[in-house]
Amino acid sequence: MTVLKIEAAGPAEAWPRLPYHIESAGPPGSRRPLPEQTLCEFRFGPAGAERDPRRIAIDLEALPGADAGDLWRSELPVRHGWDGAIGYSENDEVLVMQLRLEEAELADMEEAVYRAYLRLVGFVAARGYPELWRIWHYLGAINEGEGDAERYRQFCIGRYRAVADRPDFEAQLPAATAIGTRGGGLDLVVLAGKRPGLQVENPRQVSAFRYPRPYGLRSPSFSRATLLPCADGARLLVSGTASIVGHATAFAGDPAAQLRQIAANLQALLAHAVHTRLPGREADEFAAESYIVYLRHAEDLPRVRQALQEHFADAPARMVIGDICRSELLIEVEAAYRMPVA
Ligand code: 3EB
Repeated sequence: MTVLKIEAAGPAEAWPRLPYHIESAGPPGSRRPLPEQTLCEFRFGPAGAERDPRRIAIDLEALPGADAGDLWRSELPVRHGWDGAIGYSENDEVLVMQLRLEEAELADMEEAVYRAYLRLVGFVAARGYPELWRIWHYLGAINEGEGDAERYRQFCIGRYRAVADRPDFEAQLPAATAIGTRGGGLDLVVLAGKRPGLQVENPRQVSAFRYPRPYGLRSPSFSRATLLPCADGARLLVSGTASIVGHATAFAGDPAAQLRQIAANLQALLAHAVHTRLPGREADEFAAESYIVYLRHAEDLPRVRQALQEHFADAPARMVIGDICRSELLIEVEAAYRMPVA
C-alpha cells in the first residue's frame, strides 16, 4: 500500500506535510534556551520569569519519573509575539496561541469564558489560521460548586454560547482537554491551522456535545478527535479521554479499571477513525506519538502502573496531577497518533 487515502479529504499527497514535530522538553525543573524554530514549549510546572510567548507553563505538578512536557519543533521559520494578553507563534501552516485569565477575571465564569472564546476564535481567524484543531483548557478548582453551579459546568455554558452561533457548529468542534488545576485562573492553549481537520467521534461514547441534561445546562463543546490529513501521514489528535461509556462514568472509585476503560475507548476511536476516514487501513497501523496522563490523586500512581505499562508504553507519556471534569473520574489520557503513508 503506497497511498493514504482519506475519506472526504482525498489522497494524502495533495496535503502539506505537518511542519512540526514533538520532542521532550526535559525533566521537571530543567530549563534551557529554546532552540531555533521552536513553535512552543508546552510544559507542566511553575511559569518562569521570562515572558516568551513560545513558553507555555501549565501549573500542574509532573509526577516523578516522567518528563515535564514537550517542545514543538518547527520545520519552517517561526514568527512569534504578544498581542495584548495573547501569546502566539506561527509558521505559515499552524499557529499556537495561549491566553491566561486570572482568577479575578473569572468572577462571572460563563461570561468570561464566552468572551475569551470569542477573542481566541477572532484572533486565529484574523492571523489567517481560522481552523481550530485542538484546545487545552486548564481551570482552577474545576469541580468547585454544586450541581449546575459547578465551575466546569459554568465554563461549558460560556463556551457553548461562543461556538453555537452557526447551524453546523457541532461538526466543526475541535478536539480538547479540560483539566483542573490547584491554582486559580484559566489557561487556554490553542492549536489552529489553515485547513480544516476532520472530526472523529467515538462509537463507545455519546458525543460530548450530545451529553444529556443531567451533566449540565449546556453540553461540552468538543470533538473526541481531530484527524489532520498530511502528506507525510495523517495525524490524529485525541481529546482528553476518560472512563466514560455511553455518557455514564464507568468504575467510579477504581483508577486502574478506569485506565483500562480509557484504553478500550482509545482503541474504539482508532478503529472508528480507520473505518470512517481511512479506507483500506487498519487501526493497528496507527503509531502512538505521545500521551499525557492526568491523575487526580498522586497516591493512585502505584495502582495504575500495571495498566500504564500494558497499554501506554508504546510512546512517551507525560504524567501530571490534575483534576478531571467529573468528580468521580480519577484519571484521563490524551493522545496523538500518526497513520504512516505506507
Ligand atoms: C469527557 O469525556 C471527559 O470539556 O473540553 C475531556 C476532554 C473532558 C475535554 C472539555 C472534557 C473536555 O467528558 C471530560
